[in-house]
Amino acid sequence: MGSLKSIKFFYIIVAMLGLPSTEISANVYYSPTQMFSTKMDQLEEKIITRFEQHMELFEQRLEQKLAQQFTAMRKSTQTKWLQLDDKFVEMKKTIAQNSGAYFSSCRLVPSEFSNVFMIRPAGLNTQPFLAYCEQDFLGGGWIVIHKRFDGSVNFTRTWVEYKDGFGDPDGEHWIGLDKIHKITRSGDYELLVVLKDFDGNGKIVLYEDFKVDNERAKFKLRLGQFVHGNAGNSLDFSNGVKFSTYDQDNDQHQEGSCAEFYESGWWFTDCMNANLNGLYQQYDQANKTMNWFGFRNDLQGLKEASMMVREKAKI
Ligand SMILES: [Ca+2]
Repeated sequence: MGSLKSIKFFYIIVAMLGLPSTEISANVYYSPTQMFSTKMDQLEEKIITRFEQHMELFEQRLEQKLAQQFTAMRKSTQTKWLQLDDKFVEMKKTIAQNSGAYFSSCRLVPSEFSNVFMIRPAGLNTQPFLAYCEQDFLGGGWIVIHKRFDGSVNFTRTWVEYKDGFGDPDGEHWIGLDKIHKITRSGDYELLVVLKDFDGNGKIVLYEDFKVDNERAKFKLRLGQFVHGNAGNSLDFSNGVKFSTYDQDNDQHQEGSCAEFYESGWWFTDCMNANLNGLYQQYDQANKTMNWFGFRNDLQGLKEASMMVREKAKI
């Protein structure tokens, strides 16, 4: 009876485990306990293998996720640092401009780097204003009164705009005739003109004296001697001449307005040998370009131009 029972139990276990019948008919004896433990071992091995596979996959996914998060974190940290750096530069600039440190000219600015500073030329009724101090040419200390290099600022402007100034001292701009007058009446100033054509050739012109009268005198230009430079003495043609804009013709051209024709504001006679406020383009049939005749004896448009003034050293 006992053996019958155990055979029955054996079949029940076999049915449970789903062993193939061939194993049973094989001529090898397995005790039910052996069979069971073998199956358990296989099952355990399977579970462990599957578990290990799962763990491996999980680890891979975790690593991927962490790498992604790390990259994102690094990026955001980098961005934060860059933003902080920008803020720091801005703060330094603001402090330099608003610490009550006004300078009567760029010559007195205690920085060897070109930057925007608060300038208040000596004299009555002069409010401080922002100006770009150029420190890279001929010993530095220059107040930039005019600058163009990419055509981003429109120079076809009214009398009032030329009087008050336009653009940004940090970029393309015209500082304004009122300010030019106040700067140049506060001392003896020299003028440096820096030019570059579309081929990358650079030339300069230096004048020993530069003054602009007040608005009553229509911002008349008083130019001294041409000192040196390789772009020719083309501004001399405008010496002693009033300023004109398209809405105020003070030129010496009887039949019309040079400023209107050249779409510019300048010290026009009848009409000019140089016009640094002309249209920003290399070629124009009517020579409406930003030009300087002596650069290469034509009125082809230039790529870059700037006019800067410096208080002369007192001897
Ligand atoms: Ca006229």
